Amino acid sequence: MATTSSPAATPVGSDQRRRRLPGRRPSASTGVAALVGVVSAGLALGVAQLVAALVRPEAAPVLAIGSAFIDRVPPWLKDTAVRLFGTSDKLVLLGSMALVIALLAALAGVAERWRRGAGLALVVLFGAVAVGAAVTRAGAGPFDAAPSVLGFAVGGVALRLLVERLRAADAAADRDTPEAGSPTRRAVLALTAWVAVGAAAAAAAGRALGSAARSAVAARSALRLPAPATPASPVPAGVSNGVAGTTPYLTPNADFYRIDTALTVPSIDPATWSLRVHGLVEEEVEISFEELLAMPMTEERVTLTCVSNEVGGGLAGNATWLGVPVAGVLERARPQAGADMVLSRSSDGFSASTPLGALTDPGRGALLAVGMNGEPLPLEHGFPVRMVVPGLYGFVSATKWVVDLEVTRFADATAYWTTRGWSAEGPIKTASRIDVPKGFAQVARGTVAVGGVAWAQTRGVRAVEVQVDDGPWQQAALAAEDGLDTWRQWSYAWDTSSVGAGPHTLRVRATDGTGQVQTGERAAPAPDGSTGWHSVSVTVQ
Ligand SMILES: Nc1nc2c(c(=O)[nH]1)N[C@H]1C(S)=C(S)[C@@H](COP(=O)(O)O)O[C@H]1N2
Ligand SMILES: [Mo]
Repeated sequence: MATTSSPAATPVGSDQRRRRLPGRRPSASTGVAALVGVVSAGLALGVAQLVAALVRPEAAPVLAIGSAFIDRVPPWLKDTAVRLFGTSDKLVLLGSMALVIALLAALAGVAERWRRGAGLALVVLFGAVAVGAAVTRAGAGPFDAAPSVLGFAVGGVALRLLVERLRAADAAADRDTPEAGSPTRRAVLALTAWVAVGAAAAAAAGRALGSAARSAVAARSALRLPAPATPASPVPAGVSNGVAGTTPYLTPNADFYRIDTALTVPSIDPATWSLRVHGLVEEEVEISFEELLAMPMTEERVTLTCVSNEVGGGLAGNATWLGVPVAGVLERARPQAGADMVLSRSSDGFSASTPLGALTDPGRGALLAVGMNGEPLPLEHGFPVRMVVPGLYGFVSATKWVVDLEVTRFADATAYWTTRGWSAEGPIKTASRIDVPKGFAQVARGTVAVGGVAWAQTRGVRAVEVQVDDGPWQQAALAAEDGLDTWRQWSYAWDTSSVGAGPHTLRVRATDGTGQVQTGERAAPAPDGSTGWHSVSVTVQ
């Protein structure tokens, strides 16, 4: 840390000025007090991290406050953040938090220097906020308070001691003949530097001990997935449209879009995982991971889509999922008459409301998935178990890190996003996208290959049409259809000789398997998915 070098430059010159102005608080002392505040906060967070590694990683104060913030911000702010920063939104949040924490910590240091106890009062206040955030997290117990309590206690003691020394140093400097043995500011700075080293050491030790993440990673790499009792049919030849630059038919796990409210990816050791099925059921059921793996597995390809996807956006991906049909698990619990919804909950407090019928219909193919494209689920996609329900947006169906299924009624329970203004149900709307050419591309005269994807999960894509400027809609060529629950690629050979050089607009629309043409009416993603035709502007040279 560079913390010792800059403020330490002050003592010699300012000492003389200080003698001429007795009684006035030297500003250099304020700077040191601010630094002491920041370093004490660092110590508090470092100690808290260390304790959290032993108690529960999610109980670390910064994570707890950040997550509490994510769960409580008004939806418009969250939507704006996602729009502005995309999947970096969490990084931006953590960066902003670091800045705010540093400012508040500096304030606490200055306050303590100004009046004994004033800074400590702030420490107690911030500590209380951290404790509140930690103990109200999903799955939290009283021990979740420990990291914040211990961290802030140690940080508060450090703040008090360092500021007292600073006060003594200032008093000594104010006297013309300092008593022997009274501390100098330089000594206070040196001590502060040592506290900073201690803070870094505590944080590093906490990281090293943060074994939950490592045991989940280790368990994942040790996991051998069972072979499916019902394998997916092979991918038909010709699912690709042959247009270079089109999104690949199957999305590699590393490129699969990721949307969730988790500030850190939950790390679940499958040995401790279980799924509880309860609520309006004849029999409560609890299934361990081992039991789940022993059940007959189904493999199927499903295109997942996020309700937040804008027209033409990339929040959709196609994967081969391996899992246990939800229908079989619910059958064991025997839902009661009158139930019409299953609220699935994750270990981190997210929940989704899925129509019971979509889960009990064995033909629908809803899965408790453990595998994604031939591998165990990646941690960030829900390891060890998530739901996948064809035809429903992720926010009402695709619960990652799922641990609980409550059979209930739409009238009696409300899911995470529904309480934030999104709809309770979310069937995926027919959509189509132009991948090639990209917007604002310069294309050479002649025949231009236009290509993209279209999806209408559970209904299938029957036709795709392309429109150039305000011309007639032209049939695009459809690549082979895999299934009704997957997207379908299309292509269109655009003969530019019929149009002049200069800017032109390409537009696309799909017709689903029921014959319904995708609506051109523009709708924003909230509350139940965007609509409208995707268009790109290109320039013919
Ligand atoms: N636990 C949890 N599961 C979740 C979410 C979440 O925030 N938390 N987001 C949902 C949403 S909105 C979508 S679109 C899908 C995205 O899944 P993916 O990240 O694997 O693409 O996960 C769903 N499952
Ligand atoms: Mo989503």
